[in-house]
Amino acid sequence: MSPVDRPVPSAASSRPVRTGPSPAEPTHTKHVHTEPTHTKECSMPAVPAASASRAVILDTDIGTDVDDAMALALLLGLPGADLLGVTTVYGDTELRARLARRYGALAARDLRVRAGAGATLSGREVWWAGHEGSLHSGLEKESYEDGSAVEWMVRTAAERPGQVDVLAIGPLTNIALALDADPAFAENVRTLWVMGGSFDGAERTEHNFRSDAVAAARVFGSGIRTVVTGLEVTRRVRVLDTHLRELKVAGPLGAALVADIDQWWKFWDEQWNVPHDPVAVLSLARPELFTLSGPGTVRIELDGEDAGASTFVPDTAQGAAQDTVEGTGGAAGRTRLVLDLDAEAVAEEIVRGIVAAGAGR
Ligand SMILES: [Ca+2]
Repeated sequence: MSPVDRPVPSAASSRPVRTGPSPAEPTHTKHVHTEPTHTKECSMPAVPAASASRAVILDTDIGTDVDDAMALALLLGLPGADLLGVTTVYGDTELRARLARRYGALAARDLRVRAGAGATLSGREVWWAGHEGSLHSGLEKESYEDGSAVEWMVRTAAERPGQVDVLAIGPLTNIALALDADPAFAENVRTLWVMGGSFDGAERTEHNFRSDAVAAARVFGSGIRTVVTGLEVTRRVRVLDTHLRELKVAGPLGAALVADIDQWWKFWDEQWNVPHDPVAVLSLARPELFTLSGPGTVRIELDGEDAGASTFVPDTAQGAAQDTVEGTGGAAGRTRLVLDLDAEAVAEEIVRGIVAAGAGR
């Protein structure tokens, strides 16, 4: 059975949805909607253009799927990214914080890390693979900052209004709590970059949104400027053995990462994985490799077996609000979807960035 044919788990105890085309599957060309897509040349005022250096906060559930560690390593190797700090979310966030610190140390970086919310706002049970951090000895010696991750995120954005990007590559619990703590957070953040959702109907739900549908709905209802990279985009990119051969020689960082990737492959009994989170990192850092939709609204299903299911509602040509449903994405026009990407170039950039981080650049 190919990965895409696997039944979608619905119980909280089941595995996250494994996504990705089989090697023989043709490249996806399906778009999310029929609205003409913005070209890279279009002016998109809601999303600031890339600049030489971007101040970034990474909010991550590092430790379960290996792609969070890859995303962190990639961020450390991108010359235009100034990583202000890392906040962890979902489940044992203290373990995740220690793991983020360890990955920073492997890249010779002294990262600011704070542990965030472990429990979901939806009350959904946390899915825990069991291998989180297992290949990293002495993690208990890794220290991170005391204090609230959410408070730090809110304060950091408030100190530099309009200058800080937030990359959210786990369930959106911390981001929702930040919006609750300070309504100005939505305006203070330059752009929120999210890996999450499934927008082409191929998957009913995606892990990050499904894991905390209440948080996702709150975030998309807040009006915060957001760019979302969904499964239909990320699964077009694959990490293969050829990539691992390059990463393996990228210093202690590369060696540790390859070990974690290998563990993840064994977990799924596969010889590849999808770098969901690194793709979202590059949507921020290498916008020329991506095509975004026009502005619209993401709606989140809150109840039933489809809790966390996501729908994108594009604005009309006149820019009128299309969604007024309270609590499920009421603030229209502030979200853009990634519609297309240069998959080969993205895969190369992911490897190149991680290799650079491993070399201390
Ligand atoms: Ca993640």
